[in-house]
Formats: sequence, structure tokens, C-alpha cells
Amino acid sequence: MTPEKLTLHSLEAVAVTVPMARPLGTSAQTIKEASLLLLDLKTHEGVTGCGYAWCYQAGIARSLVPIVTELSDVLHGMALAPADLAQIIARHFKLPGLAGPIMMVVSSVDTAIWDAFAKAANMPLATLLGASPRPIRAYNSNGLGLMPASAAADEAEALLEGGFKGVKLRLGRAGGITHDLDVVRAVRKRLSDDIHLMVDFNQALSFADAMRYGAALDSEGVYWIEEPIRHDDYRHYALLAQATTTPIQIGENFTGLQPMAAALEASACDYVMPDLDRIGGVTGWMRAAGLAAAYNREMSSHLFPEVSAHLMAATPTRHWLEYVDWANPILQEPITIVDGNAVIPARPGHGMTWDQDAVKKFRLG
Ligand code: SMN
Ligand code: MG
Repeated sequence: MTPEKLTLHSLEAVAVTVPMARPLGTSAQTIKEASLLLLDLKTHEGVTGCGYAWCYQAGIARSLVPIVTELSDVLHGMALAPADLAQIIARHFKLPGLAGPIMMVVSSVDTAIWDAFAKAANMPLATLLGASPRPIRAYNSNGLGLMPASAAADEAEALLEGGFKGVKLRLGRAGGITHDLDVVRAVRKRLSDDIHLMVDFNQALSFADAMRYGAALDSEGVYWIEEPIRHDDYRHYALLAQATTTPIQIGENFTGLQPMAAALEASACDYVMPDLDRIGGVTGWMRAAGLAAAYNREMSSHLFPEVSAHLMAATPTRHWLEYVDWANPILQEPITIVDGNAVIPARPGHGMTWDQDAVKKFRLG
């Protein structure tokens, strides 16, 4: 089967909630289980594709199922040309707006389209995108939520198993800067100098507090400071990035390319980390990679390590893959880590196949 012959038969979605080995306490919300929208694409020719959306909350995952059903009717019978379908899908959602959870649907449909396309071409997605399926450097982002200092130091050490050279610690405690700094120091002290320590505030701080934190963290051996203030306050991000020597990282909240372009134009950050499911799937990611290259900014990924590994291989300014194991319970062959690097599978497509027994078990409603 050659990819240009494929036509879309249907899209189907299932909402699941799967257990997480380590709960994730962030400054905004504690996440104890992964609520996912699993998306399957069928073609008339028999080739299939899939993708998933990380929905943050079970209710969001559930609410997206009928939206996928309606989109399926719209796309039925169309040629499976990823760039063409991206435009058709964008037009379909133009009036409600390509934002929030709708963008999760759009992005995961795009990912499923590319998966089927790569399978028909009989190539791993990275190969189809013109990249060698090289090992992709990853940091371990499982756990290290808001927790006491000694527990965080223990967990940070445990997360190095698999040869990881980086871990990410969540900050933004209600108790304020001294509480956060105690934890940073305990974790930093436990890790050897060659281990990168990223910190993530999930938008917890005011601008004034972020300036104080930035100055304090500059002498604590932190590798990047992620989302210290509201995600779209690029004017203040630019001031912060100027004031701190520690690089500022943002991007998981870029919904489509325009916010990313605006952030880069405003010099709001040193690094960018788009999220596959907000940037517009594979199509959106590849365009974002061009933007990052044009603005000379290192680009990391947010969640979705299984697909992001392929995309990072094709990203000129690739930096760090965020590794989380949150989809593992429903995958037949989760992505593997060797010496701290994600291994891109040699299978055609992105390489994910649902474990159907697990899907049945964790299915919502
Ligand atoms: C994050 C990701 C997913 C859920 C909550 C928080 C975090 C990250 O911002 O970057 O990993
Ligand atoms: Mg983050």
C-alpha cells in the first residue's frame, strides 16, 4: 500500500483513566491518574493509525468523544494527505476556535493520520520525516511533585535508574520561596554535578515573586526554570529572561503556532518545549521546529514521549525529550530508555499499539 492511495474511513475515540505509578503534585493540581483520549483511525484500505490526548481530567477526556465522532463524519472518504487534512480540520473548528481541548482532538487526529501514512510507507515516522532514528536524550519527568525535601531527594535519585541525566522538580509551594529552596537544595545535593535539574512552577508566581525566585535560583545549580508566571505573559517573561542567568523554559501552553511565534518575537524565553497535543500534532510540531530553528532556540518536548521521540529526531535544535511513563499501562510496547536516551522503535509509524485488555479495563463509561 502506498500512502497517497489511502482514504479515511473513520475515527473512533475512547476515554480511559489509567493509574500513575507516582502521583504528580503540581502548584495547580495533584494528578493521580492519567486521563487519556485514545484515538483510532481506520482507512478504507485497511491501514490504521492512532494517537492519544493527555486530557488532565477525566471529564475532559469523556467530553471529547462525541467531537471525534462528528469529525469522523466530516472526514469520511477523504484522501489521507496530512497537510491537506490539517487545513480541512482547522476550517471545521474555525467557528468554535482552535483552542483548549478542541486542539487536543485536532492534534491527536493529525498524529493518527501521520501514523497511518508512515505505516503505509512502511517506515518509522522519524524516517518518513527525513531523520535518522537516533537515540534521543531524555530527562525523567515522572514524579518529583510537591513533596517534602528528603522524600524529593530520594525520589530524584530513584528516577535516575535507566541512566537518565536529568530530572524535573515541581515548585511553587504555597509556603513560598524558602520552602521551595529547601527542596531544591536537598535534591541538588543528592544528585551528582553531571545530572541536570529542571524546575517547573506551572505558572504559580507573580512577576515580582518570579524576579526574586530567579535571582535566588541562579546560584542553585538549576538547568532551566519552567513556566514561573502565567504562560502567556510574554512581556514579563522577556524581562525575567533578561534578569536571570538560568534559562527560562516555556511552551507546553503554546496552542498552535501563533503564540510560539509571539513568544519568540518577544524574546520571552531561552528555550521552547511545545506539546504535541497543543501545537497541532506532527504537522504543527514540524512547523514549530522551523520556528525554533529560525529564532535559534533549543526545543524540547512536553509529554507524549512515544511520538515526540520521532519528532525530536527531525528537529534541528532538539534539546531534551520529556520522558513520562503515563501511557505505558495501555501500550503493548512502551518506549524504552537506554543510557538515558529514548529508543525510536524500528516499527512502521510511531510504534504505539493499544493493549486492548488494558483499554477495556480502564475505559470510562
Ligand atoms: C505537567 C505535565 C503534565 C501534567 C501536569 C504538569 C508539567 C510538565 O507542566 O511540564 O511536565
Ligand atoms: Mg511544565
